[in-house]
Amino acid sequence: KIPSEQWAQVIDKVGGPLQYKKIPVAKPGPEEVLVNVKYSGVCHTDLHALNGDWPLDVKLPLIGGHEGAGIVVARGELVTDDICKIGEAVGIKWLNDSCLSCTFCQQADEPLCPNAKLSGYTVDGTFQQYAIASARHVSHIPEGVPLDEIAPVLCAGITVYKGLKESGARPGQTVGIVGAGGGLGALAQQYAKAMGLHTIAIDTGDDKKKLCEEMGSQAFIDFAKSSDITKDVKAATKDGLGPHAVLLVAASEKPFQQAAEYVRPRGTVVVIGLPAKAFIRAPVFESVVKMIRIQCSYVGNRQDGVEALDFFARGLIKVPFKTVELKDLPKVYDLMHQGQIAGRYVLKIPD
Ligand code: 8ID
Ligand code: ZN
Repeated sequence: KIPSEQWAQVIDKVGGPLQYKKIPVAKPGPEEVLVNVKYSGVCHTDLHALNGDWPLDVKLPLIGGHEGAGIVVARGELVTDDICKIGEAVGIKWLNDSCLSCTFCQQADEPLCPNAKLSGYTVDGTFQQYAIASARHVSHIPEGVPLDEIAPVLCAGITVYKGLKESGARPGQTVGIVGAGGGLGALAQQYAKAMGLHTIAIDTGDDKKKLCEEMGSQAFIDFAKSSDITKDVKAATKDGLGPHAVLLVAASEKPFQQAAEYVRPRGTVVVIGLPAKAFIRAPVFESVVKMIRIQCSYVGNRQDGVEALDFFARGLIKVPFKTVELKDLPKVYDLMHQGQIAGRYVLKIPD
C-alpha cells in the first residue's frame, strides 16, 4: 500500500539547509511511474545543485538525488507492461525524461534534448521514499542485481562508461583518470579495466591511493605531492609518451587546464567533471602539433545505460561504496566538500 506521506531530504533555497521531513507522496502522470526508492547514491552533482554552482537554476523546493534504485509501485494510464511493470526493479537516473521526438532524441542523444528533465535538479529526485520518473527512461535492473551496489552505476557508472566510449581508446591502450578516487573515478577504473584498458590514477591521499590500487590502476599519482604532474603522468606510461586518453572526472578546475599537456599525441581529453565556473585550457601550439582532441561527455543515453548495467550484471564491475541512512545526507555532503570520500556513499532509504 502506498502511503500519503513520506520522508524526504528537502531544500527550500540554494545553499540549504537540508530539512529531513515528511512530505506528500506525488502521483505519477500518464507516462510516468512511481518508484519506491530503496537506495540512492550521492553524486557530487547533488552538492553542486545544493550550492548553486552552475548557470542553470534548480527547482525549489528541491529534493536532490539521481542514482536511485527501487521498485515500481504505481504507474500512469499510458504505461503498459512492455514499457514498465509494477513490481519491477528500476533505476532513476539524472535524465529523468526527454521528449523522444526532437532531432537529438531521434538520434539517441537524449541527454541533449532541449526539454530534458533532470532528476534532483529540475524535477524532484531520489532522496525520498517515493520518486517519479518517465516510464520510458528508467533503467531496467537485471534480476539478481543488488539495489545498493547498482545505485552508483546509475549516474557514475553510465557517465564514465560513455566517456570511455567517447575517448576512442582501444583495448590495450592507457587512460589517465583524473579524480580517480571519487565516485566517477573509481568506476571509471573498473569500466576501463573491463574494456581492456590500462589505467593511471590521479588523485590525492592514502585512502584514495589504496582504493585505486584495488580498482586495478597500474600507477597512482598524488596531485598534492607531485611537483610536476605532466612529467609524472607521462612517466607512468610504458614509452613515456603519455596516456592515449584522459578522463577528467575531478570536481576542481586545475586539471582541466593541465590535461592537454600530458595526453599523448593523437590522444583525447574527455571532459566530464563540472567544477563551478571552470574553464578548459589547452596551449594552441602543443595541442595542434600533437593533434589532440578535446571531447566533452554528458551522462549517457538509454542504451549506454543498458550496456553499463549489463557490464555490472556480468560481474565485471565492483562498486566501492559505504551505506548510511537517508537522514545522514548532511554528513555525506560534509565529507564530500572536504574531499574525504573514497568511492561512493549510498543512502539507505527507510522502508
Ligand atoms: O555527465 C557528466 N558530465 C557528469 C555526470 C556525473 C557527475 C559529471 N559529473 C561531475 C560532477 O558534477 C563532479 O563535478 O563529475 C564530477 C565528479 O563527480 P563525483 O565523482 O561524484 O565527485 P567526487 O566523488 O567528489 O570525486 C571527485 C574527485 O576529484 C578529486 C577529489 O580528490 C575527488 O576524489 N580531485 C579534485 I576535487 N581535484 C583534483 C585534482 N587537481 C582531483 N583529482 C586529481 N587532480
Ligand atoms: Zn551524478
